[in-house]
Amino acid sequence: MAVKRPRKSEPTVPSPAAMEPAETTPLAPALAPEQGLQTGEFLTTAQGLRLSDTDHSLKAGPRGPSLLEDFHLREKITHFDHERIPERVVHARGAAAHGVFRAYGSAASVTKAGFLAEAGKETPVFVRFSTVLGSRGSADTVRDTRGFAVKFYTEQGNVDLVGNNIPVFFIQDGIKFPDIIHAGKPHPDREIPQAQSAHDTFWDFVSLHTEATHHVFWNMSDRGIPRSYRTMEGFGVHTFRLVDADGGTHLVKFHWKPVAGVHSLVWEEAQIAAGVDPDFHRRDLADAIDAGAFLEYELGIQVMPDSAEETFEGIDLLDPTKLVPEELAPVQPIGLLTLNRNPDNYHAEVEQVAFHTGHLVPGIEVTNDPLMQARMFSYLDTQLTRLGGPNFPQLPINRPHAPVNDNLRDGMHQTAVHRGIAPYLPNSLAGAEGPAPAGAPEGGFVHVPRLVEGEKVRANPVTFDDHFSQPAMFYASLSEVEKVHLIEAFTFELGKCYEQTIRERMLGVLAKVDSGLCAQVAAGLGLPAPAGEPVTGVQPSPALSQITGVPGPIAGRVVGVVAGPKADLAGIGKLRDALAAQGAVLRVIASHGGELVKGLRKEIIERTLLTTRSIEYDALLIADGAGGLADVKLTVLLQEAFRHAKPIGAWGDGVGALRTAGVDVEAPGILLADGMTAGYRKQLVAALGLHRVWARTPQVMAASA
Ligand code: HDD
Repeated sequence: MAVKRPRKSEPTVPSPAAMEPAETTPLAPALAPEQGLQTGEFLTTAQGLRLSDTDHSLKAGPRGPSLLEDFHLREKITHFDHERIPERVVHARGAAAHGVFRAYGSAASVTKAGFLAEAGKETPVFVRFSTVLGSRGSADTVRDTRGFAVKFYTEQGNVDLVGNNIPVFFIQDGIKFPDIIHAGKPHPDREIPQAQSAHDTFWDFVSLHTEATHHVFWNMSDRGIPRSYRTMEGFGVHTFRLVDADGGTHLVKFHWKPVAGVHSLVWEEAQIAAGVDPDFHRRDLADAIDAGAFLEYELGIQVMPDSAEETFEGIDLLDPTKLVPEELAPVQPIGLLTLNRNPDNYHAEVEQVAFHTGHLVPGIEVTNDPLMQARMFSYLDTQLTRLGGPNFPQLPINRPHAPVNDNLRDGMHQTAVHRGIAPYLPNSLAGAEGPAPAGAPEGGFVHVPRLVEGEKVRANPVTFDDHFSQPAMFYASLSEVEKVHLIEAFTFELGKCYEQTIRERMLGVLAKVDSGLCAQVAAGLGLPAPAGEPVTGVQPSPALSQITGVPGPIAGRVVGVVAGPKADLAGIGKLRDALAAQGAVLRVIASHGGELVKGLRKEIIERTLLTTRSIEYDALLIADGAGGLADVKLTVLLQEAFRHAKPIGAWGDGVGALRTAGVDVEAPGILLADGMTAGYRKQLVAALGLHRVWARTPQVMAASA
């Protein structure tokens, strides 16, 4: 090492900084993005300082004022004060799960998007379900549309299918979105009512704005109150344009078909659940996944030929208030979605996930549907406010699994430590990659060239003017029970309006759809039914009814067994095994907590008559050994289940307890047996598979008339 001669002005003893670095001196470490995560043995401040006390603020004596210098108090409270971010302007209430999508390979003929087209290809997904109108803390079971938003983390970048459980929408042009949402949200003066459409401003708007009629019919049907996310259909709503490997294009509608079938709550059940368990749907989702009863949906597509007119069988495919009946274009299954993992942190994942209809990969494009076009702007824009700036794609839940090389830099909440000096193109300094060549198999996104021409206008195609034929088709396709539910829902909601003119105007709309329906709602409201000219020549679409009469899978269903002190624990055990084999759950209900013991057998009591309500069960049974079991809470439990058309049963002396509770044991769907036999278990599983005993409806209606 060369010896340095000190200059006059330099100190004779060199400072450590002035010395030449020893070969072993470590380089300053690069910033690692994972620094600052929750590690270490002791509680610290955000700066990593170990704390000795977090329960007392720093005070001038035990009885004195707190001191401004208490940096720990200030940091703790300041961070807490800023823990919430703005809730979503719509779809604020939601729950989500991780999962995987496996493609069947059947979509290869219509799209080159690998995650949809390649047989066996598995893609991680995150799915968020939501209600639309309510705030973050509102109840799950309100009558509303449900969001069904799916993020696919594909190898080519993220794709979001931001759909709903209803295949049509209230408006044909996104410019009216603020209008429908302002009308549906609580009144701006008192912020009442929360999370529902049963109020004047909603019905004022939809009665004046008849293109909403079709969506409103779906909301008033059983679709507005799903039993669970597991039993809910999903729809992409708009028509998409899929592009195949040869550049051919196809007009397509996406459907999610729940493997467990489509089932709903009944209205009274939904209302009880909103009070007793506002988390009804999100609890069911989380509990089912924890129990290994994963949720499954098939993704299907309706494929229509692409044409200059963009119509199919007279239906304008750009009109989001219209669906294509499955009888005209069958839904072809293209893959299976399985939800199998709960989020670890609600805020980090469910609250911060950001969906956008513009998250696409080659092979999927949007159409000129004017509702879709507005969404292409809104979703990116809203995240800037909600997630505090343009760097939300860096949040772990939003991060693509594909490599990102975007030249986007800086901004609020930048967490990446970008290296290099040339975040621009073209450049000669970084050797950076430019855009991927178009046309290559792994090439960049190229919008399919389509001729766009026309005069600048604020107008819709004339085909958009038909607002009534599809609501009429929907109504005509429902079973009698579903029609009754829909009539009751219209009557309930309009009955909650204060303004008589709004009710009358809405009856005028109903008269244009179906005069029988209009007359029944009018009778319920005590108003004259207006004369209308309802649509004629409507062809029903049987696929629109959710009551099939064919037993479906029972995975996720819950059977409550009421057990007295001498209950047949062996019978309960056999039933539990039979249900568990099909993914269903048995819960023991007794008059007290703890355990039931009989010989070597033991059953844990999961619910007591005090802590449970009928809404928790898809069927209720009373076990043999009920003795003199009688309790007004048991009567309420069974009477509710009876009214809600659920299978009810008893074996052995449980039948007597059913009678004591006032249950008509001759009514449809009351399953009685001497003992817990294999045949009885089979009967019960079949009844559960049908979900409800609709044959009981006339008896229930007669009792409530
Ligand atoms: Fe939307 C959220 C579905 C029309 C603007 N929308 C949002 C979510 C779903 C939908 C499921 C919740 C996503 C999540 O879980 O984070 N929206 C739809 C469907 C529509 C629709 C199926 C019609 C077919 N939406 C629509 C229009 C606009 C928006 C016409 C505006 C022009 N939607 C939004 C939004 C939200 C949103 C303001 C609120 C929070 C968010 O985006 O991230 O941008």
